[in-house]
Amino acid sequence: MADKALIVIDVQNDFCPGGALAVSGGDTIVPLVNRMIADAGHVILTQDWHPAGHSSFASTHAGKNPFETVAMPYGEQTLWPDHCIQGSQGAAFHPDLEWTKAELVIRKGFRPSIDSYSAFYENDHETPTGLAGYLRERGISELTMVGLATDFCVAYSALDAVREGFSVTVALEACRAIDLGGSLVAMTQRMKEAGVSLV
Ligand code: VGL
Ligand code: ZN
Repeated sequence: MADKALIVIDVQNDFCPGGALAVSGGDTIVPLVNRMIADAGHVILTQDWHPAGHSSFASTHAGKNPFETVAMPYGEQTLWPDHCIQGSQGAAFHPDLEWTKAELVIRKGFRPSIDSYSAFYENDHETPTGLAGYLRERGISELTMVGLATDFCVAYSALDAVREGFSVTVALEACRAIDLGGSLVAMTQRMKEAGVSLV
């Protein structure tokens, strides 16, 4: 029997109001996410987890401001305010998130020179996090994704999951977006085209 998992993406203080890279309404999804966690067979969390001075931080690049882009060896990278620094309060899960049931917490973005939006691959789209192998080894093939942000970490995780052969649903009601330069519309379209079920 195909097993299912709920993947809760980056519900961390820095992506909630008051945080370094606050997503509008990011905290409002927590009660719904908690209900979904309670109902889920298996729960996996992701945690954005950057070292200080990470290459995705605008502050690391002289003369660059947050939300500008820079050319990296692996392609164009959006620059962000310093966020989710390993061990900081900003990197911690939202205090109301019921995370104790999680069977795995997968951390991403810990390599200084490469960012990772997706729970499956770093932004070069070829360095794996190990999540696909973990899920396959456990016989989990159906994934529901929720969390922050819809148009970055959730979307890239969903696209990679489809590419890896998983059946993927994104529960939009339990996600919130950054929406940078039309990214929400663009990534929603890409998810639809890829066969992600958006509900
Ligand atoms: C994210 C930008 C930078 C996300 C993480 O969780 O969507 N976005 N790091
Ligand atoms: Zn990040």
